[in-house]
Amino acid sequence: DSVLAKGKFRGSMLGSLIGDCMGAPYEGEEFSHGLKTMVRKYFDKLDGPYFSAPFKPYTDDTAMTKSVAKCLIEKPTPLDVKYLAKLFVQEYFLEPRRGYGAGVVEVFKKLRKNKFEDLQRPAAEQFNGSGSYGNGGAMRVAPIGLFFNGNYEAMIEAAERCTRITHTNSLGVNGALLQCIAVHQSFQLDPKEKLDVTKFADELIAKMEIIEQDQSGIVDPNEPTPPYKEQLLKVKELLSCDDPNDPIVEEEVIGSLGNSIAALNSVPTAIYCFLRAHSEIPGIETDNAFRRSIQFAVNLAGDCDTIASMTGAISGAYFGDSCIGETMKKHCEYHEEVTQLADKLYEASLIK
Ligand code: 8NA
Ligand code: MG
Ligand code: MG
Repeated sequence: DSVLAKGKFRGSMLGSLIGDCMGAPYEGEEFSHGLKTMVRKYFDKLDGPYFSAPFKPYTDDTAMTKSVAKCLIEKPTPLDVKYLAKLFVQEYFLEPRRGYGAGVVEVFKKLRKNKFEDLQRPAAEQFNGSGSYGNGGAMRVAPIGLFFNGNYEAMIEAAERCTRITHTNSLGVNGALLQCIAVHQSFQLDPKEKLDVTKFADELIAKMEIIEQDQSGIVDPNEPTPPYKEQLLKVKELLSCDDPNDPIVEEEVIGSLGNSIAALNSVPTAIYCFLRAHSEIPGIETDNAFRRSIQFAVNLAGDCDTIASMTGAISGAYFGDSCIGETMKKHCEYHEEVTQLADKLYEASLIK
């Protein structure tokens, strides 16, 4: 049991790194069949024997995930958000060119200027007071979903506080909560048993219903479906109407769920990539469902480093690190450090 759990911590942390590193070269591009072919050739090669090449650098997704893991290891309960904010800012000023969102940099500068005395204001002031709805909260949340196994309420609270350092828009916050819950659900499942993808989605819907209701107050039957529930219903719809003779392809996923920097149009997409990869996908020739999930996410282009990173975090939490190809892993910058971080996070989770 502890071997399985430890492997899942590694799988999720490495999955998050691999998705980031594999997707980063295509971030901001538009989907094309040429891009898909290029991705396929590279992933096919990575499935073979080790070959040396310059590593793929990680980006903001991993930089921030690292800080979240470090904070959980050192100052876990209740999550020391002031310390975490300092780690984010330190990391940013040490290596500013890791592809951070244009808005979030403003928050880092303001936090440094106010000497971390006011943690709320800088994020709340973003975008004329509406707060960021970017996926920056979701892309770094996986360590929280792993760490708080067995304490759902504490997990949700920590995920929300971690997100609010930079993202206060309810779409940014709830996207992070959804990603955290998806990692948590994956972690709890046995990879040897066949995954019921519909049930996985239904459980997410039930949990998001409570979260989205809390904010809107009393439910009125005439109210529109809340945004994340609506996206998750589309995930289910896409999964259920996938016909082997006329399969759902990248364009349909992009058109329906999205591939942008908005949490609403990337977190449900990552969940779909994980669930869809449990069966074969045309154009991706592998028996390895972990690889399939990452490759499909990278194919989507757009904010594909972040989508693949979130997909990898969910997939890895389900399958564990034994499913990760050695060559693919070794081509990612910082993979050894991430493995060590995952082990420390696992140890810390036992004594929290
Ligand atoms: P963020 O908080 O700066 O948000 C990212 C972007 O989303 C902002 O720069 C805005 O353009 C837009 N945005 C967010 N909230 C609002 C709002 N309320 N009103 C109007 N526009 C808004 O950064 P983040 O930490 O959420 O990062 C999200 C993504 O952007 C990540 O993928 C990260 O890597 C980054 N990024 C994306 C690309 C890309 O081309 N896809 C390139 C570089 C960086
Ligand atoms: Mg990135
Ligand atoms: Mg990105």
